[in-house]
Amino acid sequence: MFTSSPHDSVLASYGWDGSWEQLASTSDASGVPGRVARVDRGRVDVLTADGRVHASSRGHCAVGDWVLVADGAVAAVLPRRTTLARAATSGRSEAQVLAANVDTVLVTVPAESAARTGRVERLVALAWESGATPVLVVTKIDRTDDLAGVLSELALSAPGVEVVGVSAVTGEGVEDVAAAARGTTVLVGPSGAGKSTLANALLGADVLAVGAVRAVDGKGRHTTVHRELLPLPGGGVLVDTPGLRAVGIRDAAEGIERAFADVVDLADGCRFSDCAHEHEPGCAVRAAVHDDELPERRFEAYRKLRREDEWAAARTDARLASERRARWKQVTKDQRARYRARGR
Ligand SMILES: Nc1nc2c(ncn2[C@@H]2O[C@H](COP(=O)(O)OP(=O)(O)O)[C@@H](O)[C@H]2O)c(=O)[nH]1
Ligand SMILES: [Mg+2]
Ligand SMILES: [Zn+2]
Repeated sequence: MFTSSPHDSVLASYGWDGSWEQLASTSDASGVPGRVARVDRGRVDVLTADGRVHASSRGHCAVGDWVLVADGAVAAVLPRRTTLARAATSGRSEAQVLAANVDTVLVTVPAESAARTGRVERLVALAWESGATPVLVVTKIDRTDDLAGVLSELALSAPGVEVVGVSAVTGEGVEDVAAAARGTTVLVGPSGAGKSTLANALLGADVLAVGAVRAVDGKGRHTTVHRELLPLPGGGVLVDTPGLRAVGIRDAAEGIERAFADVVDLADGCRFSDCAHEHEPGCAVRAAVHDDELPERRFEAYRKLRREDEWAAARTDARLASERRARWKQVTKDQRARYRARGR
């Protein structure tokens, strides 16, 4: 149940539609519907038809979630359509949700570091895995003399992904990025890539703080601290994120396959259907690397992500198994205690 007018245009501008309405009306909880714009330990900012409200939450919602708010608290989180998540940093088995219900992921890469595409491939895989559509955004194109070269190099790193170039300084490409930013759009990429600057250009206002680049190493300072969801003037919403230094990948086999569709295609020609492209005879992937049809760097990037994904999965399995063992230990302990009590 929810208590606002069903066809609210304010909510619609945040992405509310008939199927969210359906989910809200069949939810066990009742409350005012809204979209999470910001999450702070135990507290969230929610955009509702009546404006921004603060609500307490028990840490189960992310930026982009649709929630029902009642009595100053999040009463329900509506089931997510998509989840952009990265593997959690050390010691935790759950993933860190970067944003929920994302349609488009703008993967930013500054023109001057476009040659180092490893991070791009990782973020593209993460985006595909989330269920959203990645778009490669080459930023700071005013800093390169060889835009065509940069764009074609990047296109090879992301087959089937739209690539757009943009300069927030000259304004070139901003319209293209705006057109590519469909629905709920998240900006990801390294710190200093120009995400907040681009977000401001898309928003048509200086909403987000932009970091000064240190002259020595050209790296931006970490100015964006929070993920924040902001309505775009042309419809849709934008989420700016802090630079992601380490983006772990886990449970992303599908995303990886999609990000490396060219490698997967080649693998069809391997003699063995379960070829690991290591030392198997008749490996079409290694043959393609040998014949310079597949860049060695890209093959290595593929293997690295695959290994990381499998290693993380194994680690999760081990953690779950040990959690299970701990639970059973408790069960048998309880059981023994009951036997003893009965014997008394
Ligand atoms: N030359 C140039 N500099 C840019 C461009 N976009 C951003 N910058 C600069 O890059 C630095 C980092 O920008 P920022 O938006 O904070 O990056 P973020 O960390 O990805 O959010 C700032 O000094 C910006 O002024 C651009 O298109 N061209
Ligand atoms: Mg920023
Ligand atoms: Zn093979």
